[in-house]
Amino acid sequence: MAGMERVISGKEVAEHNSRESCWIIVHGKVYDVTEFLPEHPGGSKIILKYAGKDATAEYDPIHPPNAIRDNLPPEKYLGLVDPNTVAKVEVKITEEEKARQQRMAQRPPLSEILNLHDFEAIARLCMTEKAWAYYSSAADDEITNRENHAAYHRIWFRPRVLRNVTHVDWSTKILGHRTKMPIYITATALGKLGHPDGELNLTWAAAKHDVIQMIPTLASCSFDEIVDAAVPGQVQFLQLYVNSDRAITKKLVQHAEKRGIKGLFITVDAPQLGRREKDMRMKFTDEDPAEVTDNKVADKVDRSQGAARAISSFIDTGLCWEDIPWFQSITKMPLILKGVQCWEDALMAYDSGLAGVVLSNHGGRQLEFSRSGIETLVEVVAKLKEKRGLTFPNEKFELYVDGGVRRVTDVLKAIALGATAVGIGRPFLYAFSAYGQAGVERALEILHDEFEMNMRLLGARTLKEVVPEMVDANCIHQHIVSVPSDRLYDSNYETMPLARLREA
Ligand code: 173
Repeated sequence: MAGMERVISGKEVAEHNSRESCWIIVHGKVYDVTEFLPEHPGGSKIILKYAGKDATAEYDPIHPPNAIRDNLPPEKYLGLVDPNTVAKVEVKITEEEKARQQRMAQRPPLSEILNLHDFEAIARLCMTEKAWAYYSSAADDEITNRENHAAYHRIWFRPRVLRNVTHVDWSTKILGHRTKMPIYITATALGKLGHPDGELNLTWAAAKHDVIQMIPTLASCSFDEIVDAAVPGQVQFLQLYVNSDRAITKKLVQHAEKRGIKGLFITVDAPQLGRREKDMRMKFTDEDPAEVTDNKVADKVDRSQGAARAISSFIDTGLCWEDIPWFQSITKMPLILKGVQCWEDALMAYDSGLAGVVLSNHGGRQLEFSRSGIETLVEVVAKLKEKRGLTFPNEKFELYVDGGVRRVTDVLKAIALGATAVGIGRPFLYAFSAYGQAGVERALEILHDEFEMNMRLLGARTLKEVVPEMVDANCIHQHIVSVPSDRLYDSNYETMPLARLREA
C-alpha cells in the first residue's frame, strides 16, 4: 500500500468534527472513529474534543503506540494528512496546569535529592494529577502496597565487624549478564504519562550506569524504539502480558528474541487488573455529565475503571501452567514467571524448567492482602531447599523480588535471604517524571552510594558475603497490627524533612 496512500487536507479532516462524522489525526494519519466513539474505553467526550483535529499530543501518553491501529478495522484508516494544512490545536492551559508548571519550575536541584523517597515527594507535586493517580495507585485500600515497604522493617541486620572493607564490590550477574548492582529497572506501563520521553529515560540512564531494564508490554514508546535506544551490548529484558490471541504473543516474543532481548518475564499475577480507586476516580472527574444518565454510562463500555483497566482487555484470563511448554517451544530466551506469591508455584516453575521467578504482588496493585515479595522469598528459599535440595542464590533457578524497595538496606536484606536481584519500579518513574533522564541517573547514583556505605557497615566485601546469617528475619511472617503509639514521645520526635520546592 505504501506510496498509494491518499493524502487528505487538514481542511477536509476539519469538516468531520461531530458525533455524526468524527475524524481525527494521530501521528499524521487520519482515522474515521465515528463508530468507535461509544466503544472508546476513555469515553467519547475526549475524542470529540479533538474531532476534525490532530489528537496526537493527547493520544500519546495514554496509549501504547499501536492502540489505534489494533482497535479499528483497517478501512477506518483513511490516509495521510497534508501536514501544512493542519490547523494547530489550541490547548487551553488551565489554572491547575499553570500551578503545576510553576511547581515544576521550583523543583529542587538534583543535588538536593538525597534518597528515593525525595523523588516521590517532588514527583507528586510536579506530575499531572492523572499521571500521579495512575502511577501511585494500588489495589483496594492500598494495604498490600504499604506492606511491601513495611515488610522490610521486620528484618534487622546482624553485621560483621573488623573485616577489611576498603574495597567493596556489589556487581553481580542476572541470568548470566553482568550488572553493576543487584537491582534492575522493572516494567511499568505508560511512561509518557510522566515525561514526554517515557521509557527512553530509563534506557538511556540504564546504559550509562550498566543496569538492566525490563521493557514493559504496555510501554508508551514502541518496543523497537526502546531497543533502538540501547547502546551496543546493553542488556534488556521483556515483560510479557499474554494476549488471548496467541499469534500476537508469538510474534512479539519471537521479534523480541531476534532483537536481542535476554529474558522473558511472563506476568502471571494479573489475569484481571486490580481495582485502583485513585485511578478510577480520576476517570470519573473527566466524564461529561451529559453522558451519564441515572448513574448508567450511556456508552457501551464501562469506562469508569481507570486508565490501566481500559487498555488491558487483551490480557488472557485463560493463561495456565499447560501453556508453559508452548512458550518453551516458541523461544530460547530464559523464561521467568513474574508475580509468584507462594512456594508451591515457585516449585512448579522450577519443575517446569523455567529460569526463575519474580516474587511480587505487582506493586500492591493486584490482590489486596497478598504478601510482600520479601516475605514470600523466605518461604520459597526454605521449601525449595526442603523439596529439591536447592540453595540460593542459584544460577540455575534465580529468585527476584520486587515491591516496596526504597533503600539499599532493603536490597541487601533480599540478597542475604537468597534473591539474585531486586526489581525497582515506581521510584524510577517518579525520578523521570520530575527530572527526566537526569533523575533516573541521580537515582542510580544514590543507590551506588548507599551500596558502598551499607556493604562496608555490614562487613561484606562482595555480594557473596551477604549471607543469611547477616539478617534476623524471624518476624517476617508476623503481620502484626501496630498498637497505638506513644504520642508524647512521638510528638517530641521531629519528623525528618523531605526535599522541598525552591522559593518562587
Ligand atoms: O500495574 C499496572 O498498571 C499494569 O500492569 C497495567 C496493565 C495493563 C495496562 C496498563 C497497566
